[in-house]
Amino acid sequence: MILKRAVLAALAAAAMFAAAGPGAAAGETAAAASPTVVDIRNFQFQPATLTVTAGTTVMWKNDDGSPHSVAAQDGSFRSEPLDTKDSYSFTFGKPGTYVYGCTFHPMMLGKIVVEPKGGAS
Ligand SMILES: [Cu+2]
Repeated sequence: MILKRAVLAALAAAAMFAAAGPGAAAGETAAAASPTVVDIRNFQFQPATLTVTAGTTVMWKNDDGSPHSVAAQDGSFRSEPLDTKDSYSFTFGKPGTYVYGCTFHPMMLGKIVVEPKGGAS
């Protein structure tokens, strides 16, 4: 009887440690998450305007139930049709403002603002 209680107490302590560890780590990961992913959801690019520095790779991820695409108005990048959970990445080497849309839904528009490396001088 006494031995059984001791085992239960040890198990409870182990469970508390296990709960504290991964919880703290997950919090750090969320805070450090880089905003270079554009989520495609509810027929919108989120965020609609994303500012990055030159050399950054932006990844679009289709989290919507319908196919979408990503196509720059100046033709500098263009994805294949993206089905649900598909993604497309493009690395922005040149500073500038890139307006893009979805070829299937002309009302879907987004913008990537690429700033020079090293900041303004
Ligand atoms: Cu679309």
